[in-house]
Amino acid sequence: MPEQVETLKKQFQTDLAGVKDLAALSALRDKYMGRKSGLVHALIKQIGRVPPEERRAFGQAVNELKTYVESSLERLRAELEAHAQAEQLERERVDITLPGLRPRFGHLHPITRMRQRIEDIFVAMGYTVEDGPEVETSFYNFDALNIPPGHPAREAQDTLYLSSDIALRTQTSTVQIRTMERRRPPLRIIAPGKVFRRDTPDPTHNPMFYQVEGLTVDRNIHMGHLKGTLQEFVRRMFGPDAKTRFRPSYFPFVEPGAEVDYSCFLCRGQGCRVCKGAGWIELGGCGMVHPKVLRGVGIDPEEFTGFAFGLGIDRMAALIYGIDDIRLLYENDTRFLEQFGL
Ligand code: 2U9
Repeated sequence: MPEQVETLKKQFQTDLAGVKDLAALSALRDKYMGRKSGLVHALIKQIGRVPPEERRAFGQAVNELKTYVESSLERLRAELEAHAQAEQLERERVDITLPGLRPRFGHLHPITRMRQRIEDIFVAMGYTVEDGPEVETSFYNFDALNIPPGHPAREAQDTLYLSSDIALRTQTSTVQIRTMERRRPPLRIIAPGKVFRRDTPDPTHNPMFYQVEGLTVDRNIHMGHLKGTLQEFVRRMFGPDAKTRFRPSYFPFVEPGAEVDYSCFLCRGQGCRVCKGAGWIELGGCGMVHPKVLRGVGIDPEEFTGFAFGLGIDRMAALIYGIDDIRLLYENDTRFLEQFGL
């Protein structure tokens, strides 16, 4: 083998032995096999300049060197790649025997849980759940409920008006009016949802809160049905020993009207911190639907009578879950809400 070729082969072998990674290999390939300045190519170009009698042997030797360099580079490339892949596999090795990460499950908001419990109780008693708009006209929010113009409940200091005639509903009774306009008695419906009052927030008030109202209209419905229904609701919600009591009260949309209390679920009427010593907790208001309200939606009060009630969902949730500030229910602080996961 001509000396020049022999020298380059040795130089290549030394260089090759020093290659430790694919980047160095690529540089080495350029150094020897590069089209422009590769050392092997320089020898190939030299073939034509060798004296004719030596040319054949020189050319053969250069070709052999070229094949040798190419196959050596290729072999090392395969080795380095296999090595790099093995290293990567080792680095990314997954211990499949490790216990999995427990996914964090969401849960229902305490108000939603309370609303669903209330809905379940009334649905089991034959009620359907109705829904309606939160933005209402004065007609549905006041007139249809026998709240005449000039009544204090209409005042802008209590109601959030969007315009002179449009307001955020202050009670869900609007849904019952809309339902009675669409459907004829017999009716048994509940309307749970958000209501809005122009209140300053404090531990027992929030300008937006949840209530559920109920309405039954049929022939011969009387106060006994109202008392029995709310007594049964309280029994199913607070347990078989829970009692109710009714105190006369006034609401323009019912006559007679009453406020309903239930015996404290903690002390069973003995008096404790939950009921503030009274033994009773206020549940909501109720009464026999005012004849004017029925007539207003085209139901003859001589033929049909009805009872209605309104209960605060937040109040019930606060009592049952031991929450002392209802504003917490609306602040979406997950540190608070996470306590109510199932
Ligand atoms: C129609 C006719 C009458 C629903 C009633 C109350 C009394 C009542 C309050 C309880 C707590 C609202 O959330 S609260 O502040 N509600 O006191 N609600 S009678 O009477 C109706 C409803 C619909 C058509």
